[in-house]
This record gives sequence, C-alpha cells and structure tokens, in this order.
Amino acid sequence: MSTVSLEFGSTFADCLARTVAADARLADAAAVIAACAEAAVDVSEVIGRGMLGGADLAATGGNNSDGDVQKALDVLAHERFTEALRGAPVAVVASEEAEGMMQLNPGAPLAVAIDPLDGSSNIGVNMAVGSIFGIRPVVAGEADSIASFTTPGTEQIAAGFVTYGPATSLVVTLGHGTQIYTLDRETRTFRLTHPRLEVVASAKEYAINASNARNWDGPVKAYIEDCLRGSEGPLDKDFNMRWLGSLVADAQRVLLRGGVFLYPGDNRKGYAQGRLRLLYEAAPIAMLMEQAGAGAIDGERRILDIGATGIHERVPLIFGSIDEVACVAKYYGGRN
Ligand code: FBP
Ligand code: AFP
Repeated sequence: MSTVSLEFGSTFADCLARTVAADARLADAAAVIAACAEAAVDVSEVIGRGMLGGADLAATGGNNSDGDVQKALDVLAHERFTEALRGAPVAVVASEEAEGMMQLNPGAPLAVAIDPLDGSSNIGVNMAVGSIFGIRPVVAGEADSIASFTTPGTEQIAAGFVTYGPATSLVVTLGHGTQIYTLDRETRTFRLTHPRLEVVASAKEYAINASNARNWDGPVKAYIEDCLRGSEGPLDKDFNMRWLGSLVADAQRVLLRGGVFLYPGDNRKGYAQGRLRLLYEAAPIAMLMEQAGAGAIDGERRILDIGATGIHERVPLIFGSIDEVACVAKYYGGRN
C-alpha cells in the first residue's frame, strides 16, 4: 500500500495534493473525489438544518430505478452530486436515483457509480444517512455503453462514502489505504482524523436485519444461530448485535471497531440477491474495507472480483473483520 504520509488535521485538499504528487495517475480521480466532497458539505448543511430548512426532507415524491418511493432528500442529493460531477472529469454516471446512465462530459476519462443518499428510511427521524461512490476508468471507446460498469470492482481507482451522522465524515481510498476526514463545519473543510485505518481481524459484533431471519440463505441462518449460542456454541464467544438501517453508518462502525455486516440473499420476492447494489454500494464498500485490511464477499466470491451485468444489479454482501468474514465463508462451504 501507500508510501504517502498524511498527517492528522491536514485538510482534505492538502492530502489529495500530496497523494497526486506521489502518483500523478490519480489526478483525475482526486478531482472527482474533491467534487464529491464539495457536494457532501452542501448536503450535510441541508440535513443539519432538518425541518428548520423550510422543507420536509422525508416528503415522498416519484419513484427511483427500483420503483422505491423517492424522498425529497434523495432527489436533492442526486441533483447536487450530479451537478458537482458535471464539473469534474466524469464522462458517465450510474446513480441509484436514475434509471439509465447519465452522460456528463463526453471524452472525460472516468465513470462514477453513486448512491447519492443511502439509508432513506432514516430520513426524517434524525438518524445517520450517507452517500457512497465508486470511481472507474471509462473503457476506451465505450463511454456510451455499460462497458465501463461491467468490469470487476478491482478496476475501481477510488471509492468513498460520506456519513451524515453526529459528525459528517468522508471515508476515502485512492488505493493507498483508507482514511477518514471529519467535516469542520465552521470552515466547511474536511480534515484528516484517521490517517490509516486498520480493521481488527477478529471481533464480537455482527450487524444484520434479524426480522428477515426466517427468509435468510441457509449458511447465514446457521452462522447467526451459532452467534446466538455465544460461548456455548462452536464460535466460542459471546456476540453483540448492532443494525443502524444505514449501510454507511454500519460500515463506518465496522471500520473503526471491527465486526461483520451481513445482507444476504433471502426468500422474499426480489431479494434472492439481497438488497444492496453491486456498483454503488457493495463494490465501493469492499474497496474501502480491503484497503483497511478487512474483507468483503457475497458468501462464495470476493465482491471486488464480481462484474455487473446491469447498473442496478444487487449482490449479497458480507464484509468486515477478516477472520469473521472467513468464518462466514466457511458456512458457505469455503475453504478459508
Ligand atoms: P436505500 O437505498 O433505500 O437507502 O436502502 C439501502 C439501505 O438503507 C442500506 O443502507 C441498509 O443497510 C439497508 O437498506 C437496510 O435495509 P432493511 O430495511 O432491509 O434493513
Ligand atoms: P448507555 O447508558 O451506556 O449510553 O447505554 C444506553 C443504550 O445505548 C441505549 O441507548 C440503547 O437502547 C441500549 O443502550 C443498547 O443496549 P444494548 O447494548 O444492550 O443493545
């Protein structure tokens, strides 16, 4: 990984400049992340005002790509991030809030997959939500086709997410480790607060929506049953459980104190591949996890090895502390 040395308290702009000085090939991706950071500051301010901002951010409107009802904040975040990406070297965007790909700057080198507002069910109840993005090269001569998004996640140059929580934080990787920047609201500047994340290899905390237990895939059912048996079962330790209803917030917790997150496939109609999207949820989170020494699989395959066949494709997602992910893989019949 990195030889770039980044210091606590440095501004995000300084850290990007240092990273690009060390590897000039990252200049375009750095410009895209800088644009996302600017949009995130605006979205954070809107969220921070809540109902005092003059609009109900949870008000429902149209439907997104999946037929989900869109909330006002979903639409606002989509528009703000799209506007920011238009000013960056981005040719094409795949957003959760748009059915087809959006062509932005013909000839530009990068493709961006984005969930502008993740954790929609938390809007309106003052709980953490986020934004997630993954940045890939445009496949030469294929800017108009899906080709730039069907390559495996290993092709991502950079990835990140923003958590709009008690503090707003920006979690990023440009392939040189994973860092967290915290928003200084007074100066509207992100500053480095976690220069190099290293997720603990083993932990005793899992995150899963337990209300779906009767519908889960067999291996996940068996794994969680063993977690519940605690130190009296084969896993030989007592677990704690957390579920925030927001992938970014759960992912940030896993990055900072370890554990494992699971959104498996289940028997509900439309959930055979779980709920989360490969391009703009699973693949960026997987890159951030791997860059912090953690793992991400769909049960049998490494998430970053999977290529999408459609921009809104779903994938079962299990990520977190490397030993815990390996343990879940064993329930799927893996050798690890
Ligand atoms: P949205 O795309 O509607 O925001 O949903 C994604 C998500 O909120 C994830 O962030 C979270 O992990 C998951 O849905 C929660 O799903 P469930 O309601 O099934 O527990
Ligand atoms: P604190 O008093 O330590 O803040 O804990 C209270 C609390 O966090 C409460 O807010 C939660 O509902 C509850 O603990 C969660 O408890 P579990 O850890 O048992 O899930």
